[in-house]
Amino acid sequence: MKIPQDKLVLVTSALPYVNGECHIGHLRTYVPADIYVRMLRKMGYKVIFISGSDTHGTPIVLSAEAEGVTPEVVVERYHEHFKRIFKALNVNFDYYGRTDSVSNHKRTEEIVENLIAGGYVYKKKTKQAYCNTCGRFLPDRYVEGRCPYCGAIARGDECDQGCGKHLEPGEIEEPRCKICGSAAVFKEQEHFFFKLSAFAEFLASYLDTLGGTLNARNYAKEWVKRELRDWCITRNLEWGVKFPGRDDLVVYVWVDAPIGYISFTEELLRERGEKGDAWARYWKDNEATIIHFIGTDIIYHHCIFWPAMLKGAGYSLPSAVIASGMVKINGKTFSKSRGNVVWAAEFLERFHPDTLRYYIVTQSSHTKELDFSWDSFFMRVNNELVAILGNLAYRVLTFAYKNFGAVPGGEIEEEVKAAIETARDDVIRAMEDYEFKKLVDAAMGLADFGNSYFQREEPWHLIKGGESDRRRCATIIKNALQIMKSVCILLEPVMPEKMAEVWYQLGMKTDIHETKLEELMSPIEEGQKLNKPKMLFQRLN
Ligand code: B3M
Ligand code: ZN
Repeated sequence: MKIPQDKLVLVTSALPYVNGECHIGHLRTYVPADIYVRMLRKMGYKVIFISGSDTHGTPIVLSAEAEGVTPEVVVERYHEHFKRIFKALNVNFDYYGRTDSVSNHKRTEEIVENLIAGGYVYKKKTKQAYCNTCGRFLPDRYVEGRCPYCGAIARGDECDQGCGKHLEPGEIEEPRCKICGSAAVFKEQEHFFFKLSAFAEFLASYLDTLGGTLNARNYAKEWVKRELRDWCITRNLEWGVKFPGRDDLVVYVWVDAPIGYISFTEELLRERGEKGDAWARYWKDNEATIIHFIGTDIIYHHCIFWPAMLKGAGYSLPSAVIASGMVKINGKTFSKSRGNVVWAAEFLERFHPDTLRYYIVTQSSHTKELDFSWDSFFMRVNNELVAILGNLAYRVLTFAYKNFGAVPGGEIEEEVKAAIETARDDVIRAMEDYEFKKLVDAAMGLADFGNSYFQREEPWHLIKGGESDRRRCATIIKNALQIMKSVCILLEPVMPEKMAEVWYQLGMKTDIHETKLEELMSPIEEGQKLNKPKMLFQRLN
């Protein structure tokens, strides 16, 4: 998707449940989103980038109950944890909120009231899982059983280990209470429903125009073609946003969680001192391109529930949904309970954050499954970051520093200009296709070109020659430094810290993070003092 240059851009990253530590599975969505935002800014777009903690729902309440603490305690701990990890990884949200904020409560109430006023919400008696032993209703993750669609073991509201479908209360078969393990029964109770079925036609045409990755759009379209069932939007829980007028019910977490995208926009703009209704430019007046980064397991929620809710409540619609494939570890499904997991904090204790950012986008294309293994991580670092990128930077900069000390004079050669332009065009195309691996390939291709150029021209012979040889040597070094500068700009979104190091070694005075793609073609300044080169990456054994 090409984003209109004059529009504001809002990029969001799915909100993690803050009921446990951040693992590499989470990062599959946040890192590419951050890369995307950094590159959009380099392309000249005005972007805001938001996310936040999903603090409600049974994932939180269950964890709190297991620990014997209140949900607030769990939320507080992991909210801070996630913020720390994002900072360490240089995932730079403009705003990282939490869904239990006052403004999110208010915005959720307002939207639900709008839906009620629009006639999209009704009351109905429905079957809910109930545990006779515990004497309580069992919403969502409080109940486990079999998926009625594929037969896999499933949670109350999703078939998380099988077909991935969203399950409505009452749908799960052979329900068991997650707390005491006894068989649950179904009891009738009155709940509130959102008339999702009324949006079938709207969704069918909306999805035709939705940008983003095809996996998201196609999956959602399949659902709309079949029957869209109304959606139970209340739960018997204490923790959450109260359903308007009902003290005994909260809204389903999938109502207030995406509304967080709106409230965080409000909170950010308020923090920036903008007018009270500035957020409406993004969410009411269609002035912005709204782009959601999510994982494939929550396509249904973002491409069906969410646009229907927005439409029904009179809000602007997202322009694109970009869904990353799931992460496996050594070919096996990710599982905390089986210990098949890679924790972000442990990773970051051992390795540089940029190597992880690089790995996440290069190991597989964004929509495909990513199979993590230490072998493949080591291989990418050694064969690509050390052998291609680090090698180019170190060779070129050491030679230049030793023999010239500053950027020498000379013209940028046509073949070098052409190589830079090709890399730039490929990067922009990759952005439009959400192909972050291709984006890196294009930049690394330029580094490859740089290595062969340097090798072919043999400046180490020329430097020992006569006047004209030495002039030729200067031109080659100037060109090699220009390539280095360009690689740096193109890879900054992927490896912000490492590229800032190269930028410094090149003697650049500007801020690499603020540098636009336009800078690619302007020649590196003659006479600019170089700084002492340092190896960029260490080989991993
Ligand atoms: N909290 C996390 C998940 O299901 C969920 C995302 C909310 S995004 C609005 O992966
Ligand atoms: Zn299933």
